[in-house]
Amino acid sequence: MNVPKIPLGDWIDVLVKWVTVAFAGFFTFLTTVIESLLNIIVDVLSAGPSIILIIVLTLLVAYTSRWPLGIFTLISLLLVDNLGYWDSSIQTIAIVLLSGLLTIIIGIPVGIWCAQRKTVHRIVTPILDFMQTMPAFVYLIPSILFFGIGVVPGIIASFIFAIAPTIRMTNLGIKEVPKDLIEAADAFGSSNSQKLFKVQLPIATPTIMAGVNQSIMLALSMVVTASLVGAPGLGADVYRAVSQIDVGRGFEAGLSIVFIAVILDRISQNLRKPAYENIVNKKIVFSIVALLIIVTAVVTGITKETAKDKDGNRIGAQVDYQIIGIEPGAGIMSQTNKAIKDYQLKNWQLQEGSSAAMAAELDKAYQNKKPIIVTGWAPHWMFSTYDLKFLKDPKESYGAVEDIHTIVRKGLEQDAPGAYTILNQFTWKPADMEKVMLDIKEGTDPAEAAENWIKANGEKVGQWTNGAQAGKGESVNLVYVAWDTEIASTNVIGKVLEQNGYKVKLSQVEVGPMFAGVANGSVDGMVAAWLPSTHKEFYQQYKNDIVDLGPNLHGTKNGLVVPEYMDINSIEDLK
Ligand code: PBE
Repeated sequence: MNVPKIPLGDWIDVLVKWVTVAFAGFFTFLTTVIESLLNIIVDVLSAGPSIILIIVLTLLVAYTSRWPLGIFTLISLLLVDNLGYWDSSIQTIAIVLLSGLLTIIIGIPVGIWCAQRKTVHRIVTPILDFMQTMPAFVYLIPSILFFGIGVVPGIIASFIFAIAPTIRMTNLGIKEVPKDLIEAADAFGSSNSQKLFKVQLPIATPTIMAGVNQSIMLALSMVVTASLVGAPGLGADVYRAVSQIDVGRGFEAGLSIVFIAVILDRISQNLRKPAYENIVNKKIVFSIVALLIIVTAVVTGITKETAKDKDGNRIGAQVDYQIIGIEPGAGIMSQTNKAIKDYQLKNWQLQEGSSAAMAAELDKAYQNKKPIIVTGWAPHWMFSTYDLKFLKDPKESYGAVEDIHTIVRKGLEQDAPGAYTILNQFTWKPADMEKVMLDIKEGTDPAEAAENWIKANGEKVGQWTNGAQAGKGESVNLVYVAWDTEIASTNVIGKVLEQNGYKVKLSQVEVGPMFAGVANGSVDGMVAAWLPSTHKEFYQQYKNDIVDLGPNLHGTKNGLVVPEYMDINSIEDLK
């Protein structure tokens, strides 16, 4: 039977596009609110030297959960500070606290409503099931479109992922209040709200708090995912370590997450019945903490305002001193950090994320003629889609024009001589690559775009396959990173190998694993090594364990890219 595919994905695309435009004002408002709240939390947490917060947290944990745990907190936080993850930890704690706060503000009322109305409960339950089982990654996609990249889409995605337990447990807690108590309350003629606040909620509190505790833990489990769209903190450290295969740093950052999890878990679990409640009254302790927070918030707020007045840099202020970056492991990211140092761009920050998120952000800014600075490279479809320019780089932080090399594993020449020959003879021009990229950008499936290009360029492809033995179905596994350039090249060469009798598998990975995979022979090769400068470090590290087949393309360029309508021309103008 030939039933056409239901265009579910297309419908969602259209819906999301419509929502993006229709609610643009609302999203901007929400972004501003969430960002300001987060800034306040971060400012308060990082107001004094780290030791002050460490002591406050130690005392708080000791008070709620006994002194051994207090000692654990002290030692673990000192260790986190010593290892150099303090600032990241503050970011992470702030993100988790804010997501937690949002789940409480929204989750508890919804939970109460569910407990009171059967219909609401019936509608909300399947929605919660859906929210919890849909892979959290999926929320990131519309979140980027609605809220741009940065911390806000991360917080929203964490919030959606984490809110369910608070709603469910609030509902459960209230429903579990013994019937006779309700009857008694009714008998005394109490109103609904009296019943709720004087009977149901107090009795349900332990259950509700258990839900809140779970929500906080779920939010914490989202930090690495959130870093994919640019949320800073320990999650970003872990993600960076993965993409550079830095086991040591990954472990350190992971350990810091574990410590913070334990601390947040114990505080939120025992908040209601602190261990030393009989020694110091709970109300006194919490009032002191609240006062401390308010005073710090006000003081830091005032100092920040005065600092802002002195801001003379127009461009910097316009783009919030942010450069929109891509995957943390990419060479262009270290080059940009170098540029920030070379040109002494104090205050400027390089936002980590992904190539796709960067492109989405650029598109959004461009449509609205807003200023934006991104890390960009050529060849790239964005130069034919938008009017863009590279900022001049007189200090050459981004190196000169480069080549892209093909690199294969040792032993491929013996195991699959035909594939080796084709990979060795593969070379094309930036214009070729750009054509494939543009086709993909316009919605063609990458494999199909590759096929289209191959069909139109038989002569060129003939030179690559010239003299190559046909394969007998041997498998060839190519790795690549999801940069637009490499999606194009890898699909093209993959198709050519396939057409010559090989069973080709393309695996998308991060930069570090791409090099490591070829070096340890677990994959056969890649066509994505930007040399001599962009991937210098990876090349140096693995050069003895790989076979470098030389350039497959000449004439690439990395740098900072801005829309033509922006009134700057050189990286020096950012100062
Ligand atoms: N790029 C595209 C990569 C290499 C290919 C410039 C984003 C990088 O910076 O590592």
